[in-house]
Amino acid sequence: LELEKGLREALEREQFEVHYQPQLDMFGNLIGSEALVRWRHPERGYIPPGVFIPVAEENGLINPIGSWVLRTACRQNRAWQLEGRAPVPVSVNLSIKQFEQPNLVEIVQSALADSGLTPQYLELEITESMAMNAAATEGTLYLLKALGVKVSMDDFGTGYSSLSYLNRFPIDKLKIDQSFVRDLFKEESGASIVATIVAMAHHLKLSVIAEGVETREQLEFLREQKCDQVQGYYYSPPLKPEAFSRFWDELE
Ligand code: G
Ligand code: G
Ligand code: MN
Ligand code: NA
Repeated sequence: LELEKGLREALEREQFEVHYQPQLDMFGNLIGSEALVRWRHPERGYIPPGVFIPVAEENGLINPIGSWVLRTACRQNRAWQLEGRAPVPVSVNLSIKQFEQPNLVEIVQSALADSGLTPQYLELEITESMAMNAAATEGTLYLLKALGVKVSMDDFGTGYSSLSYLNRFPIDKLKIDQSFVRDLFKEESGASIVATIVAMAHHLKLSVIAEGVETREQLEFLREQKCDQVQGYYYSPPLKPEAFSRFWDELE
């Protein structure tokens, strides 16, 4: 209850921040970022999204928070472009509540228009459970795709879902869940699972990014498997915009 009241104030008092985690190709070039919301509570410090997002989903505040994240991420990405940096997409997580908003397409459209960001530089992340459970997944996804934005399947392989959605839904990219990367060399079948997801993505003409890459060994394995992209602590945690800019500068 206290958290709920705090969330309302947080929106009004601008206590949310968006951090950005670099995404790299297998040559180590920066090819995008994932926007991750943080709540900087005046007394309690950073409260992680895993704590407050479920509450915000319960009380409906996820919609205004999510719209704010979307607008902020589009604006930040456009600002990087205006600095003269190579344009790369920013990836934004959607909650099922946002995905089910009847005016989601308009919200996305206005975030793009207000920021001046071209749709191809926005990627929306949905999860398998959202794809399977949302009221009108297919129609919504096609409308979003018609805007020109990209759609990726987050936490791939962990949802309770059937693979048939891969044929039905217009998805551009699979994000291999970090649990598979973590277990790569720990579980007997770890390497087979990751290799199979990468191969399947490519057979389906999807690109594939591995999340939670922390070690050189994991990176090397993913390279051998021809995984397209990686994100994870090996390169960088999520960063504030200024730190992200510095990370980018150091790569170039
Ligand atoms: O680093 P991390 O603690 O940011 O994220 C924890 C979880 O919170 C992840 O599952 C991530 O997808 C989710 N998350 C982070 N930012 C957002 C956001 O802006 N919107 C939604 N819906 N989920 C987010
Ligand atoms: O569910 P989603 O994939 O959106 O969540 C991304 C989450 O993973 C964020 O909480 C982010 O901070 C976290 N994360 C990003 N890179 C790593 C990593 O290399 N290791 C671990 N353990 N977590 C990571
Ligand atoms: Mn994500
Ligand atoms: Na994920």
